[in-house]
Amino acid sequence: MVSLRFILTVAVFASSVKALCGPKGQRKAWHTLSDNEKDEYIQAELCVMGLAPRVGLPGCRNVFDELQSNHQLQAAYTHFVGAFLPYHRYLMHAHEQIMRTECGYTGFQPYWDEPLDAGHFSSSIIFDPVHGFGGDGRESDGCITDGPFANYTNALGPGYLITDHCIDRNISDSASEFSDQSQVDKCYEYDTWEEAWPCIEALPHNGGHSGVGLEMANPISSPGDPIFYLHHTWLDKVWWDWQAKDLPSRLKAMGGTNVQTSNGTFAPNVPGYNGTTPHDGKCGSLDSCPGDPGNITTLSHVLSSLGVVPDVTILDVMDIGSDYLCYEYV
Ligand SMILES: [Cu+2]
Repeated sequence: MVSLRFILTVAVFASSVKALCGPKGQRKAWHTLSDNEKDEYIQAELCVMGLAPRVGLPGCRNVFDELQSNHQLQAAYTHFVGAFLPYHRYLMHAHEQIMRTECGYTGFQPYWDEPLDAGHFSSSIIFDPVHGFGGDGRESDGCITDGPFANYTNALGPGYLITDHCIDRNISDSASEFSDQSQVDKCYEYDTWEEAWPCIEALPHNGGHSGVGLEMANPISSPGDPIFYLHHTWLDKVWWDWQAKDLPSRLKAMGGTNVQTSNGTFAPNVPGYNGTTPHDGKCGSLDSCPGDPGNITTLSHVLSSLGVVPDVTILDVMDIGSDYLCYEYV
């Protein structure tokens, strides 16, 4: 006779296979990947660009567009707010999981170790035309002309627009100085979340976006350049490295406001947002977001990708080694 204990053991094992974090995903720096690993990542991104859309978000022709769209539609309450880094951690994970489960990618989301290239982005190996993302935009219109994404037609952007256009760049070595380790170190000097997160958003975050330029420099539509995912995964590592300086207390360090406010009035300061531009409305009232009725961002705040992957809470993404995320930076 099969004992009850055996049945319970099997049941617990089955649920642990599904839910518990086993060996952690290894997120590596792009420059440490072999050419084969780089090629596999790029092939997986091209695959995401070919996956049929599943949610019906405006203008989207594939899943890459849908990830860009949910950043576009939620830009006004995922930047310059407490949820900035949690939302982008969730978005990076969604991108990584789609690559792995739907495109057969066997690696994990790599990051761009930007301090290595700060001040000289234009000579970074990340812009390699064969084993990289292609180079700078051309003089006439900024369109990239080489690399695996040169022929990709973006469906969304710039900003809130829905227009067909190329992926464009205007690399600036001077703007890329914000990605220097000295800038990151300034942020590590802050002990509170309310000081550290705005520093990360203002300095290293700015370095990658404005150092690459054009689409990447657009605060609404920047996920239209695939390099976005390597930039924000590096920022995620910056956040994690800050958290890891004081564990476990920084697994609970959250705060800031839910929406961008000015004198208590909903006043998005994302360029291009004028109160009537497309917006999914989730956090559109004065100061509340789903799961978070006050104007202070808490761990119960709901993060949404508008149906591309299931919603989670900020608590679910505070620890990169949690059952939900289950990765580490190496
Ligand atoms: Cu963003």
